[in-house]
Amino acid sequence: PIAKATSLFSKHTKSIVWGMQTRAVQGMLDFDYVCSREEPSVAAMVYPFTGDHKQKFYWGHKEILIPVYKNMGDAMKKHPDVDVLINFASLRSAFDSTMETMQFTPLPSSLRQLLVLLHFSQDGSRFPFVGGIKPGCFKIGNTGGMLDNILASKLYRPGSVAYVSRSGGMSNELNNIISRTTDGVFEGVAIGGDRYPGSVFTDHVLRYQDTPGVKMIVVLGEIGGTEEYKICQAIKQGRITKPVVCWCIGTCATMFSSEVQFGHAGACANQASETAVAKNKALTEAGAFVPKSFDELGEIIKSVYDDLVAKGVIQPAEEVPPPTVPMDYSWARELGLIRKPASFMTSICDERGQELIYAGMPITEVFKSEIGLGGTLGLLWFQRRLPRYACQFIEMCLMVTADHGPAVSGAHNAIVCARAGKDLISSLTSGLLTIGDRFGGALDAAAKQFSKAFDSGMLPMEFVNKMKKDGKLIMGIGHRVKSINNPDMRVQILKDFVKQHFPSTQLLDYALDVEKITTSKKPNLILNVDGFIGVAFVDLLRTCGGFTRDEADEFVEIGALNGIFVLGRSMGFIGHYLDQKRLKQGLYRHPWDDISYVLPEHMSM
Ligand code: Q5B
Repeated sequence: PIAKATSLFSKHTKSIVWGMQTRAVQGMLDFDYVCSREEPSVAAMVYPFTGDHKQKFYWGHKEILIPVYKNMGDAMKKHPDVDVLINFASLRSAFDSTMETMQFTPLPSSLRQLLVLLHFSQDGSRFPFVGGIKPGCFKIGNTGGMLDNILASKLYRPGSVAYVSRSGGMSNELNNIISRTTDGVFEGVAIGGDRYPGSVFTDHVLRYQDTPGVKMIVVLGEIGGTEEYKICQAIKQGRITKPVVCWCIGTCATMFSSEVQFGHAGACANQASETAVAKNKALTEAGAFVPKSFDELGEIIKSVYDDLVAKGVIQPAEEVPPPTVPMDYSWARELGLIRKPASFMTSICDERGQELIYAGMPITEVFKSEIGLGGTLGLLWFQRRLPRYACQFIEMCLMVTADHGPAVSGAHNAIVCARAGKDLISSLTSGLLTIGDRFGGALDAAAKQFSKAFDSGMLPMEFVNKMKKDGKLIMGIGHRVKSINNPDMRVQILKDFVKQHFPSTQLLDYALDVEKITTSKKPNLILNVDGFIGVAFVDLLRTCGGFTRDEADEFVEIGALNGIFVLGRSMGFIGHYLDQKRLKQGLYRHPWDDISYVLPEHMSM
């Protein structure tokens, strides 16, 4: 029975952690290290959802590997020295995983002992946390909090005071109070706030009574249940002789006219004897040290402790500083102790908070203000909330460039790729890779050439002649199939819109004058769809009011505009890929009669 096992943990306790709780395991290893344990207290982890593997952890400054097993049986076979299971299983699987573990020896044979120590849950509302810590020896999972808390409460070495509390959170407060008022905690257990916890106060108080290192006992009881009366009885019977400081929380319940259910499932008085006030009174009468309020708990612990020191029952040990554990980078950064230049900078999107943010605009607002795809693109590409006509123009550009049939370079590539059995992304990218000066990628170059000529005051004719003289093609001019005799309706649609909505179309007008000259030479030398979008976008950036001139020029300089064609035509390439798959088209092989073989004549030496 548990009462006979006075010590649950030692410096040699080894555990298996059930669940992929890497932070808790690292916390345990850091605790072990500051306690100067020779070996980690976690021997292995069990996680049924991955195969057997190893997880990396820190042991002081070094890195170590801890094995993770899929099955408890394998873990038990490989680690026969383990005597504790720390079970992080959810409510759903806690029972099964605990019972599975119970089949193996030498884990504690008493189910109660096992449950006392080891129940944790990720669903705190339905399955209260339970924890425990034995300074210098072992800590269960996250008990005691982070390392700075462990150090502040001197939990790396044993003191003379053992406590038992219901609440895991309040046990942290006890660690704090006891470390400030005495030579520290010898052992602390939180049994949990259930109506039927795995162990009860007296299980631990009696253990503490029988443990030589414990010189005084602190109990933090609470409203609900009658377990505290068993302590009264044990004191009165002389079973407990060590000083017991005790306080039952929940005395404020008397201020309410009806019964109050506090946070713990068991924290409700069903009869007068279960109230905190009644239990505190009984404890006082039994001879326990009971403060007047929780605020005085520290003072009373101190006075009992000082008395034990004065009587020579406690001889405080000399303080030996614990080994230092390097602080985790993320924690040090959170505390503002270190800084490091970021490797990455970003200014368009922040997904870290509760709400996704596009260039300063929460995603809910993006939808509420109905800025559409054009507005979203405006935020992500240009970091501006663009006027409605600009958003519409962007969407029109995406629509007119979405596809231009299977014969164009990019669609052809995507189709050939799809028919070679490749996947969507490969086929899409194979199409995208054809986009360049000649096909679909002339927007930026057109924007640059036309604006440079226009800004320098060159007349359209001078520009055309200069390009001819330099032996350069005018980007955005010319089309394989479209001409003044076969006008490109896409360009016409955009032109009508731009003329109606843009505040100024200076560069477009200039480009149209250039077109008059080039088409007079050859009817297909029209201002093509690339050229049109390129120059109209310059007008938009320069005159919509959202950008300075430098900013407008920068977007052209860094090549934002080809993105419009890339994005738009991706729709078409994906369409062609899906089409080929749907039509079950086999491998494409180009017909020989469509290839002119022009190999050099065989030359004899
Ligand atoms: N000449 C587009 O060439 C094309 C001239 C020029 C001065 C020019 C050609 C070109 C600039 C790049 C450009 C985007 C290769 C096009 C697009 C998307 C698409 C595609 C689709 C879709 C067509 C004949 C004579 C020669 C040349 C002269 C030609 N272009 N002079 N500036 N720009 N343009 N690309 O028909 O004296 O006889 O030697 O490179 O804007 O890609 O639907 O197909 O949605 O998918 O093969 O619309 O114009 O003409 O090279 O035989 O030239 O005109 O110097 O003069 P072509 P070429 P000469 S839109």
